[in-house]
Amino acid sequence: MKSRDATRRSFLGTGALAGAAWTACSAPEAEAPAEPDQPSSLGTPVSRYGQRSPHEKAARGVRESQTPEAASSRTPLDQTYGIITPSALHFERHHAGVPEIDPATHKLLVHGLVDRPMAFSVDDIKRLPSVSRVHFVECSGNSGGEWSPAGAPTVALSHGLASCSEWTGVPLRILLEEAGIQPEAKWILAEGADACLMQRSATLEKALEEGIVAYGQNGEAIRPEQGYPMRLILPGWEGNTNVKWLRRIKLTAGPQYVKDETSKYTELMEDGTAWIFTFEMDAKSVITAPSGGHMVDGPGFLEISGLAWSGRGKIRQAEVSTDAGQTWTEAELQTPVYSKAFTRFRLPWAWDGSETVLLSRCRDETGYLQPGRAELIEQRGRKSAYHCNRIKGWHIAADGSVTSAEV
Ligand SMILES: Nc1nc2c(c(=O)[nH]1)N[C@H]1C(S)=C(S)[C@@H](COP(=O)(O)O)O[C@H]1N2
Ligand SMILES: [Mo]
Repeated sequence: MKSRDATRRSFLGTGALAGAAWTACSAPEAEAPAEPDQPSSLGTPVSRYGQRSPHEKAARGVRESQTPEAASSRTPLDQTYGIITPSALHFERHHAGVPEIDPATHKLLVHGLVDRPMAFSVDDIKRLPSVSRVHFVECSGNSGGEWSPAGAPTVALSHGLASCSEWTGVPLRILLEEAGIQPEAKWILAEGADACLMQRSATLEKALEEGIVAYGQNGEAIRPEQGYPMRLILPGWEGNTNVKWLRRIKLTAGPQYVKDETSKYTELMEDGTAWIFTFEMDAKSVITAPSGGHMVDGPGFLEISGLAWSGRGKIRQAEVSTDAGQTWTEAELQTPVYSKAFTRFRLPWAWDGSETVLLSRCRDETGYLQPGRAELIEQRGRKSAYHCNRIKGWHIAADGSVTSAEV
């Protein structure tokens, strides 16, 4: 590289990365850098609602041929930093498009096995005690392409049906207790206000312990694509149960076996039986930088960074292999580590310029270790498209190009 970048060079001699990290070949002799110029004109004035820099192009992955009934878009995980997905880049999955809902007339009905059926307006809900929690939402079909040995070519395609936000809302427990839970109630049915009337059954236990009726996302009102004016958050449970545009919660004695949980989101086993209500998302991790489609710009220091998450609690450990799985090194976890949330891991690395495969795997606080593809198939067969959490590898060629590593 013939850069006059003296920043790199100074790392060599004095910085924390000296020796191990920057290689001599990436730091040629350089003249002292020039001082920055004085800006010659005033900038633009203040604005009422911010926009990102016109130089920034990160965008959700969208197939142009999609209809509203079958639409999904993917988060470009390799173009986000830290653990929060910007709301504008949160993945989308809609079974009937994004409905336009007027918050002034929208109501959430709580009924069924309750003492007093109640209809809450958005304003009613906003008066109640609130919580803010950082949680991922992940479609159980995320990483479906990873059942194959080849896997998807980019991290948006392999893992981009998952995003992480700070959700603000009222604990569902408060609404249910206001209505008065009858002793026979053991499950809930949640329903959305979109044209497909998305419905899912969930246990009352989960609803009471962790359910949130969220109206806030990353500090502002939840986006229409995420369920404006309110959605159900069942932390760590498959995306589909996080019903958007929430308009009804019915307390029931048992699960309802509605279309959205029988025709989809059940898993066929090798023996022909089906698993249903496989709610929890298993621990999963993926390296986002470098990842498929990237070009590593020559040997030398390179931070490896990625995301790990588990529907069963906190991530306890993330490990990275830079030699196709022969050896593993513990990566540093960004703190605080939140439960059922994206956890950023980072590992400093010096690429020597030779072909290799990068892998990551994680362990959650239950002790569960993310499996390889063969192990996952042993546990769950090959007939289901859902809940694929196998280890993902990225191949780096000698020219620096990064592609999905076949397993
Ligand atoms: N009402 C309603 N809720 C819904 C859906 C829907 O189509 N309608 N899609 C579900 C599915 S399959 C997923 S994966 C998540 C996606 O949430 P997001 O679009 O906010 O990422 O919402 C779920 N909630
Ligand atoms: Mo989904």
